[in-house]
This record gives sequence, structure tokens and C-alpha cells, in this order.
Amino acid sequence: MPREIINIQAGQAGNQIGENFWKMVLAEHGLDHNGTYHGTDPLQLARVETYFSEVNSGSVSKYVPRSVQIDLEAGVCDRLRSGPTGALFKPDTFITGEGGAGNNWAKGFYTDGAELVDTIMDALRKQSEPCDALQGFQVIHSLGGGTGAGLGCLLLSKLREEYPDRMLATFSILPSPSVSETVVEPYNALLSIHQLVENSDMTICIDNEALYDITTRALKVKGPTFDDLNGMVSQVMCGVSTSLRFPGQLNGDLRKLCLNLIPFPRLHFLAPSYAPLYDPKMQVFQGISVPELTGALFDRKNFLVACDPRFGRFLTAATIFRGKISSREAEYSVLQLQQKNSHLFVEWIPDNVSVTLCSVPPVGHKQSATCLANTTAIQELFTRSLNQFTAMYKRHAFMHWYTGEGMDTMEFSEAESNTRDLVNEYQQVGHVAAWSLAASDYSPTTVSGSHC
Ligand SMILES: Nc1nc2c(ncn2[C@@H]2O[C@H](COP(=O)(O)OP(=O)(O)OP(=O)(O)O)[C@@H](O)[C@H]2O)c(=O)[nH]1
Ligand SMILES: [Mg+2]
Repeated sequence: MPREIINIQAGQAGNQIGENFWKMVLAEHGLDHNGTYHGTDPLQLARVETYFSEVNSGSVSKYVPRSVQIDLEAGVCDRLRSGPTGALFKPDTFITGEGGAGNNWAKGFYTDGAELVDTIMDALRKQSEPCDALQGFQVIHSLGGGTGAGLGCLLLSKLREEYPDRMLATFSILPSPSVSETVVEPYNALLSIHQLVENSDMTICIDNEALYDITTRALKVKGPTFDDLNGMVSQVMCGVSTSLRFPGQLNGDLRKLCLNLIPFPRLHFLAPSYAPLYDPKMQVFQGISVPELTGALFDRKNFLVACDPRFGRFLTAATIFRGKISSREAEYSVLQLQQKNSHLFVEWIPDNVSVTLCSVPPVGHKQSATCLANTTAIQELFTRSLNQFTAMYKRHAFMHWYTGEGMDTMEFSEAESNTRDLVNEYQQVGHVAAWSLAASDYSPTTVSGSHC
């Protein structure tokens, strides 16, 4: 019986990343841009219904993404509709407004977004009704703008109300000054984190700062575009969802993934990592062993969040290896890495790193590995956002844009103190203060030639 996930992509980042994600998922499942199957491997169709509904028109089956595309302006969705995958989506799953939220979280959450939210919930109901066993929803959005962040969070709270027993997962893009210069992004990000603490079960944090570093340093892209950053995000999304989309011994679903990764409900912000990372021109010269892949997964340079895992502790982690890799070898190399770096893993959760294998590699690669880490080092990300937020908020700069949409300044103070509490909670459970760990204490398996 299929266990379905409904995808929601909101705002510019959400829709642009979504487009890239669907292209990659189509290729992995042997589907063309219209959703018609041309593959040869039965594994490709075994669990395809996690993300696609099968529609029979005449003698041909078409696989249609179970997805809703929303934005408060029409431009990005129009581009998506007229792009190579435009015919893939059901036309009535595009829901757009007109003016955009203009980077104002309050417009997305309280005013313009609130006007559109019932229409969106109707569209989601239409998607959920035919499902056999809906696992839950995944939202792709940025936290720096008005639509993906404000309306995205409003939708999460509505989904929580209407589907209290379904999982809510988010792929959330955190803003970075290296990529965008919109001044109010720290406000939008913190207001979103405040909501995500309560209304998401699992938030996979993707930091534009880290994406920018990876694409320029490891992938050697000069002046990366959003398309370059989004390629990286999609690879990680495909890696993370592997065990949901292909059969395997764990027969994974979102609930199991969350159960194993999240020991405390508020601490559900995960840092993903990916390996191998290298300049595509160098691909033919690269060979990588399983211990090297494992070492790279736990290396700071491979994390999609700009934080240093050596300055925190891993509460839990889930590793997913793809390609022809033996489970014994993968499990052994993960265990070895843990033993060598035992001070970085909390001792009070035994076996806190899970290993999943999938024989289907990403298209064009022989092997890859993805990790989702629940590391206390992620507090660096929140501290960075908090500092930027506080610098402006103590002067009440730009506040009139938000209060003009009917927002109360109290909500800003609450967002600030909730995030500060979150940082403290990570510090408490991590127990090892950053200063007590010298960088030289960390010795991941040596990685040579696999990444920069
Ligand atoms: N990685 C990535 N980040 C993006 C992309 N597009 C925008 N961003 C980032 O997202 C933030 C801005 O959010 P957008 O997604 O553009 O905003 P929106 O949700 O459309 O909201 P409004 O335009 O304000 O209605 C900034 O931090 C950008 O750097 C993208 O395609 N990929
Ligand atoms: Mg926009």
C-alpha cells in the first residue's frame, strides 16, 4: 500500500528548488518530463507512489507529482509552467496571488497570504483525499522572504490543525548575506524559526551561506547562480528521501525517520551533509572508498549548514549510502568513525547513527552518501540569525513595515526569546562547551581527493 507524501513549494526559492528536485526525482524513477515511464529497473516503480499519483489515460500511465505550487506573485510559477516540466503538474495545483509579499513576512502570514490560505487548503484536501495512507507533508521554502517564510509558516499552522496526526517536514533555506542583500531577512528568518519550533516535526536546514561556499570551493563554480545552489539542494533532497522512494530493509517512512532522529520535540532542526563533492570536470578521476565517503559525511566542509560539528555533539544521525556498497562495510566504517571521535557523539544514546543502503545510485554517479545530523553545533546558525536580528530590533529598524500589516511588536520579542531558548537547550543537551574541544581533537577518517 503506498504511503504518500504531499509536496508544497512556496515562494521563489521553494518553486525554483522544487523544479530542480522534481527533475532529479523524475530521472531517478525513469520518468520523462511528462511523467511517462521509460525505465528498465522495477525498483524505480516499486515505491514511486510516495511522491506521484498514477493516472491512466487510455493505454498509457502518467505519473503526476503530488504537489502544490504556491506564490503570492505569478512570475515564478508562470516560468515553471512554461518550463520543461510545465506539463507535469496538474494545472489546478498552481495557486498564485498578484503583488508578491515584497520580502515582508507579515504580508505572507497575516494579510495577503491569509487571503489565499483557504484556497490552498482546498487544493491540499483534493490531493490528500485519494491517498491510501498519507504520511504527511513536506514544505520547500526559504525563510528570508515574505511568501515562502510567512505564508509557508501560516500553512504549517493550518496543516497542524487539520492533520494533527500527519508528519510535517520542511526543507528550509536560511538566508546569507553572501547570496542576498535584503536587509530584513534576519527578521523573516527568526519569525519563521519561532513558528517552525512549534509547527514542524522535522526541519532540514539548508543554509545559503554553506551552499555558496560548497559551490565556489568544492564544485569550483565562479559566481554561482541560484540554479547552481539548487542543484546541490536537490541532490541532498533526493538523498534524504531515498529510503522513502525505494524499497529497502528499513522500508523507511517520515515518522520512522523522525522517531530515530529527534530525541526532544523542539530540537528537530537537522543539518544535512552530502558526499562526494567535487568539481564535475574531475569526476572521472575520482575513486572513493566507503570509509572516505563516511569521513566526508561528518566533515564540516560537506555540511549544508555553516556550522562546525567539532564545536558541538551529535545527538543522532542518519546516514544513507547509495550504489553498490556492502552493508557490512558501511556499518563498519560508520562505527569506526564514531569510535575514533566518541567525544563528539552523546554517550547517552547508544547506536545513535543509523545506516541505510539503497542499491540505486543517483543518475550519473556510481555512489553517494547523505547524512542528516541532529547536532548541537546547529546552534551556531541560530546564534548568527539571532545576532543579526537583535542588532536591528533593538533600534526597532524597519518595524513599521510589519506593524503596518497589523503585526504586534510582541511577536518579535517572543521570536527572539524563543530562539535564545532554543540555543540554550542545544547547549544544555550538548554538555560539552565549545571552548573545551580543541580542533585537533577531531580526527575524521582521512579523506583524500574526494572533496576540497
Ligand atoms: N537556495 C536558493 N535560495 C533562494 C532562491 N531564491 C531566493 N532565495 C533566497 O531566499 C530568500 C528570499 O526569499 P524568496 O524565496 O525569494 O522570497 P519569497 O518566498 O518568494 O517571498 P516574497 O518574494 O517576499 O513574496 C533570500 O535569502 C534569497 O537568497 C533559490 O532559488 N535558491
Ligand atoms: Mg517572491
